[in-house]
Amino acid sequence: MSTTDFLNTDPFAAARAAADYIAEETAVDSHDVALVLGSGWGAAADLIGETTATLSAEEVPGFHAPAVEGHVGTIRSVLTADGKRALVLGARTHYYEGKGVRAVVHGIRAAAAAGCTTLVLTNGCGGLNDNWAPGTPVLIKDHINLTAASPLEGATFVDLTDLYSSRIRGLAREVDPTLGEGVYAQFTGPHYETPAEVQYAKRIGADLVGMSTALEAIAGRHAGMEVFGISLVTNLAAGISPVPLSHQEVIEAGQAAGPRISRLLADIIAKL
Ligand code: 8IG
Repeated sequence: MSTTDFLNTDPFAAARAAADYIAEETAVDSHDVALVLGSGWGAAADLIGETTATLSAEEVPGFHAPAVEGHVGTIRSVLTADGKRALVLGARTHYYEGKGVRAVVHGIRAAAAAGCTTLVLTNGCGGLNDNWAPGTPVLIKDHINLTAASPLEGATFVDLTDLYSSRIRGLAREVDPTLGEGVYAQFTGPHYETPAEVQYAKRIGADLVGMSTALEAIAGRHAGMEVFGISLVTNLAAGISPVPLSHQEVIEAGQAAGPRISRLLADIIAKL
């Protein structure tokens, strides 16, 4: 049976198998913090500490190679200055890849099975607030899941009040008091929104629009992890800015903001 079949038979057993593989190959019995790197955040792991092992995503049970240019397909074990073990997932599976929600949250469940008690989710997204220029990092305070999907199956009634830890958001603001916060709406993608959809998102309370994070956060909470989310506004959402969106713009905004957000993320992780 292939690992993909295994994922579709028993996602939690697949996560356990991935965690066992990670522990074996990284020679780290238990990790503390999981970090998912989204668009623009690829370099952020380098400042967090010393990389002690690098695995390629496709070798780990149940993982897939990333589908997007600008995303890094590795899983790294990083040792921080104060001795924490971070598991850095550079390879997110997006819902729009059509591999199913189990595949989307497999890395989250694997990280939890590998011992992680904190989950740090990063992404690149569109901003609805024109005070947030491309390159602005924003704390996620809550989300709106517009995918019409859930990573949970059956009668699994998980409370999502304070899903995005107010404790860790407070630590982040100690690092950078200028950080704003907003509500992230997860659309399915892979197309960007129409201007009308962006206005709809705004009216229902969203500040940020993207194609990830919400489903992962739910799986993280379900697995018992403390969840922190931070977005990099890489573009103004459709219709907010007069210019059309381009994936190239997204990559360039990420590259320009890279050093600042890398430092920010490393400083937040040091405070956990
Ligand atoms: I980077 O404007 C990035 N990801 N849905 N909308 C959505 N996802 C995004 C956007 C955006 N920018």
